[in-house]
Amino acid sequence: MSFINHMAREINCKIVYYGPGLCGKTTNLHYIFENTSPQAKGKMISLATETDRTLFFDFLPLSLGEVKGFKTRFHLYTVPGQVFYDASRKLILKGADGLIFVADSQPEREEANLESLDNLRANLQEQSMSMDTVPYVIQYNKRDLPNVAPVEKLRSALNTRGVPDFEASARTGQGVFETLKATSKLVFASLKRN
Ligand SMILES: Nc1nc2c(ncn2[C@@H]2O[C@H](COP(=O)(O)OP(=O)(O)O)[C@@H](O)[C@H]2O)c(=O)[nH]1
Ligand SMILES: [Mg+2]
Repeated sequence: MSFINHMAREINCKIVYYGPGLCGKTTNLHYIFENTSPQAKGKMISLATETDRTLFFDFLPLSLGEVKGFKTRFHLYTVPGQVFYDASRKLILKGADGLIFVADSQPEREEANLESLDNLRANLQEQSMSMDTVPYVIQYNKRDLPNVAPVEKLRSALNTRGVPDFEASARTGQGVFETLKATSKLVFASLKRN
């Protein structure tokens, strides 16, 4: 549901980082914020955070260059991961042009990843959206930690549809921009189609 402003020659897209609590969604946004030139980014906003955990969302507007003479603005959002914030998650998903599912690579988070993915699927369906149609990318985060699950294992559990997926460490920045770029590419491709 990208918003195209023909007068200002701007395309506005919404990208949502989804995933279980503490998988590294906010850390992704912080890394992007810190490694983007001042003129290309707006203010990063974290709403109602308490002891460092997002209660509603994080928001970061970004300019990602031009497409056919149109300035492209990306609005990055994260969702709260905790079970009881499902209403917020639904709200934030509304009108998403692209989705990034951030998985936590730690073996003990296997169940949390699957639950979050199921929750994403259900929430999309409720809004007549689907992973088959919305541009969608997976990130296996925290690869810098020792004893992470093998990528093949994560992939077979979480990426049954074979979408683009990336190993990352939001803490070091490895894979962070690759994930975002792949998503924006899919978003542009879908904009062209529609
Ligand atoms: N080692 C490591 N820790 C990470 C990584 N990404 C996030 N974390 C840590 O995991 C915790 C939760 O991260 P946060 O971004 O707040 O998770 P969110 O709930 O998904 O927003 C924080 O302590 C982060 O520093 C990563 O790639 N590697
Ligand atoms: Mg967060």
